[in-house]
Amino acid sequence: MTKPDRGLVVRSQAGYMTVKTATDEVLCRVRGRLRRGRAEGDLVAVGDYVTISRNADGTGNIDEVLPRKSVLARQLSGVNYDYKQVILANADQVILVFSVTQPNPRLRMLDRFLVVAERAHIPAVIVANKVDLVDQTFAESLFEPYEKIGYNVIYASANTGEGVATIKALLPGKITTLAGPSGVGKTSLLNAIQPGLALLVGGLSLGVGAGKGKHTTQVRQLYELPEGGGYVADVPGMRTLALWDIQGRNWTPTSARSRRWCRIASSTIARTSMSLAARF
Ligand SMILES: Nc1nc2c(ncn2[C@@H]2O[C@H](COP(=O)(O)OP(=O)(O)OP(=O)(O)O)[C@@H](O)[C@H]2O)c(=O)[nH]1
Ligand SMILES: [Mg+2]
Repeated sequence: MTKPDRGLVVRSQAGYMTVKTATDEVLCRVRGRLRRGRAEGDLVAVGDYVTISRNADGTGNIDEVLPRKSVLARQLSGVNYDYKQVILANADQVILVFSVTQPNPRLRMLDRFLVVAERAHIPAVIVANKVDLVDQTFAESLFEPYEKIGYNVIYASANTGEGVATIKALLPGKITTLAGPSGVGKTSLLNAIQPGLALLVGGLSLGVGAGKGKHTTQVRQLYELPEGGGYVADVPGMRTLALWDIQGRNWTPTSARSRRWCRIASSTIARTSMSLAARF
């Protein structure tokens, strides 16, 4: 073994982690002593910065996980276990994609995503896609409440290219994860941002609930953007995180914005959802 090295976990599959170092990618196992506390949750996850030691055969071992800046996790509870599944470590931002129409925006799902992000202290950006299909004033009336409480809302169209450069400008040097319901244009936007990217980030093609209840081996992965650096995360648990994570749990808002959000959300968003429901 040679001296320890640092790297970023860019892929996790069936107990193996691919760690990207300054010079290469190393397939790693997790050291036994790091696995000991496993009942409490995943000790190493995609997005973690780690130290590794290298074996003579080119593989490596993860020795240490460096302190996390943020964690997206969900609690899995069963008869005999209570397990914190880390979906993504160190995400710098979450981009929540909804469409202004076709399908109509599911604002309650957006609200849930926002609460999950707030609770994890991860900045959220909202993308209102398919603005080519409606009046600008209509699009703005849908998402204005979110702008009012301080969220960055990007009005976009994968078809016309509106807003695409603005989304792209958010990505360099960051770990970004996308989420949003099926059919809103996540794949189309990724392709508009960078041709071929959507093909790589395959899991995003699954709609909400598509993987519900399945216990298949999940690959979680970060894709490095060739232009400008940064990573887009393909983490299958994102949608179920919003659907299940906050059910039946208490959440005490900590930041000034999230306190404001809770105050305003119950009135403003409820009104918006009601007026939307009346419209369609
Ligand atoms: N008019 C219009 N149509 C769009 C736009 N973006 C995507 N679409 C269309 O919307 C449909 C769904 O787009 P996708 O990119 O597959 O949506 P998705 O979010 O990846 O959906 P899932 O993979 O099911 O989660 C396709 O028919 C796209 O051509 C847009 O900005 N304007
Ligand atoms: Mg898709």
